[in-house]
Amino acid sequence: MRITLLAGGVGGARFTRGLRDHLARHGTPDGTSAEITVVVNTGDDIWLHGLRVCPDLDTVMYTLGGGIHEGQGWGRPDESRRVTDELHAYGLGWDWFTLGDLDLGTHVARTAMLREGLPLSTVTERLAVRWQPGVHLLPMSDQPCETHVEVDDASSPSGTRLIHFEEWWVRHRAALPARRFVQVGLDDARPAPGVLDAITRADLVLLPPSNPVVSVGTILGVPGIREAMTRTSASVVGVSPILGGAPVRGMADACLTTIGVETSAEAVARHYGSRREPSPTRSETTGVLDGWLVDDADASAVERLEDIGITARALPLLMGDEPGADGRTATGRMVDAAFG
Ligand code: GDP
Ligand code: FO1
Ligand code: CA
Repeated sequence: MRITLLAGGVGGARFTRGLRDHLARHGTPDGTSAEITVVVNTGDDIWLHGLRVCPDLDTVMYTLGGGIHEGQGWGRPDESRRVTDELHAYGLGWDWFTLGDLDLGTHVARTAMLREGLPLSTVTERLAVRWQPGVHLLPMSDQPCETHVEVDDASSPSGTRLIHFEEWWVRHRAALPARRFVQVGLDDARPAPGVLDAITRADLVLLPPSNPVVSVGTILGVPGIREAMTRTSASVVGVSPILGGAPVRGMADACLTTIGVETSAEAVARHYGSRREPSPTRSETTGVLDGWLVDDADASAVERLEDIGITARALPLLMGDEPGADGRTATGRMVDAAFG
């Protein structure tokens, strides 16, 4: 059974790990082995000290490979900062963005392979040989497309300036009003090899609880990917990252506000749109959802979503690794609900 996910970093990684482990323990509904492909956002990618850093790819790879700092959600455990401290001694680097020594090893390895001329998808496959994530890891695209954020700047003639997404998110904790997100290079990007097939030939496509704007939204913006989502014969089911009107972690609310979407499970589902019913504001069907899982706290949205052609279901959506009395984890129950 082929299952494909479109994922960002922490939420996408934890959900995919829960899915992989649940299927290993309880099997797939049709009894075949699970072939899981994760298409990962690369909009957060950034060049630092001449090295290519891919935060979401690394978060997924480390999480599935048993090398993630669990408390932090990103980076490696037992890190040191000797290289960063040396760079600071030369007046280089930023004090708001930490690159640990072990993590730097990944960026050096990645950059070395990129400089040999290998595409990011091949480089990612090679890095994953070490981590054995048990899933196929695909960057959304081999072409660089970095998310930048337009913020106010009184000293600039235009009154605004663009900063890299990581600067907005990590340095400013998304507190600077974001006028818009600009995905530099997205229009010229192509889906990485295997991405469109993974979507169109899947039995189930999942949108894990990832940031709907700067993770899933960026992936859907790669020319060809949204179209593949609308025409796949697989059902497409999403898990809300918004519970009771707020993100579980991170500042997805700030991203939603920027694109004019309310921070609620229902509004995010409406934003993704139904695959069955065309949006009243668009001529063609561009919606990507058949199903949407909301938290019990948002159960009142279920009926309204059904009215617009999205099969919704309410259940506890907080991910945890501990199995309950039925031997299933919370994520495992979400997976069962997504199978329908
Ligand atoms: P990032 O790249 O690290 O920002 O990670 P993602 O793009 O995958 O987005 C993380 C999203 O996952 C955030 O909006 C959180 O609200 C959401 N999230 C984190 N933990 C949970 C959880 O336990 N349950 C649900 N439903 N969402 C979660
Ligand atoms: N997040 C932080 O909040 N602070 C950091 O210093 C930081 C460093 C970092 C280094 C490598 C990496 O792969 C991820 C890192 N992150 C850091 C997490 C991350 O970049 C963001 O949380 C996401 O990109 C936002 O989705
Ligand atoms: Ca991210």
